[in-house]
Amino acid sequence: MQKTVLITGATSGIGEATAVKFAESSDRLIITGRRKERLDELADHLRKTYGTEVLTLCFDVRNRHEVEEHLGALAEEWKKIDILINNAGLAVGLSHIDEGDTDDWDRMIDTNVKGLLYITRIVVPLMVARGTGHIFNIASIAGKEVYENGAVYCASKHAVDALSKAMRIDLLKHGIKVTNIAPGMVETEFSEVRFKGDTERAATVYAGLRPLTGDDIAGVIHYCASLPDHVCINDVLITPKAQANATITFRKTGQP
Ligand code: NDP
Ligand code: 8X3
Repeated sequence: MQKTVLITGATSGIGEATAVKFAESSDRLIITGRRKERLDELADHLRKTYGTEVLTLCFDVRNRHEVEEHLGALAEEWKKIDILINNAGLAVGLSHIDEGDTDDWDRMIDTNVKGLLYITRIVVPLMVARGTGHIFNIASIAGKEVYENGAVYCASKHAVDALSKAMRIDLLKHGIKVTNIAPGMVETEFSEVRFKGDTERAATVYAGLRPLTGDDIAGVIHYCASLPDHVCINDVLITPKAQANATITFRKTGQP
């Protein structure tokens, strides 16, 4: 059955790959992000390649008024959202807690936690009214473990992990499923953003091993979404074969 899927942060990486995956199965898509050109390009591609019905919404998830303006004013035919994928997020900087940049901290907490909450607050009542829905929160292995220099990003993803568990309790009686997705290393624009455009440094993150791709994560999300209605995958921790946990990897160079 055709579903309506809302994906935040669909202009690159996991979100973009997930949009393609659902388009392949003929679903309707609402895709969001701040980069309008990228959104429009993706929408064109999906329409031309798969005949997808797509709505693009360009806004910053950190801005509550923008979120309300765009999602609070959905046309009737777009209000029946079956699947919400809370994906928009980022890490900015890597530093010890005594040296961190507080602007970086604001960006991570405002995007990963508050942005996810603003979206959820508008979309979930629409699901509650229909007594059905499936929410995917893209958390991280950083929501299961902590690592040196990653305190605030890890804290923000631990918050997402907690929200997934709490949403599942609150929404149980409304027939809404909540799946927490916790990836390890996925090669996207993530590290470029974390290192503020330093592509050389970003490349070192994945050197000597084969990381996951956005498509790998999209496949897992699509699988979880395609299970029978009574089956809910609660939580998925996914790493590349070469990654044992948040800090231990096996690289061809033999270095951790
Ligand atoms: P990308 O940088 O490739 O994609 C991030 C997406 O989030 C972009 O589409 C970006 O769109 C959007 N986004 C960021 N900030 C905002 C904002 N303020 N408002 C609206 N959209 C925003 O990274 P990934 O695909 O890797 O990241 C997706 C999610 O996966 C994130 O939540 C990340 O924390 C998580 N994750 C990533 C892992 C990895 O190793 N890559 C591992 C575990 C989790 P735009 O810039 O156009 O607004
Ligand atoms: C992204 C993965 O290990 O850099 O969430 O935190 S990690």
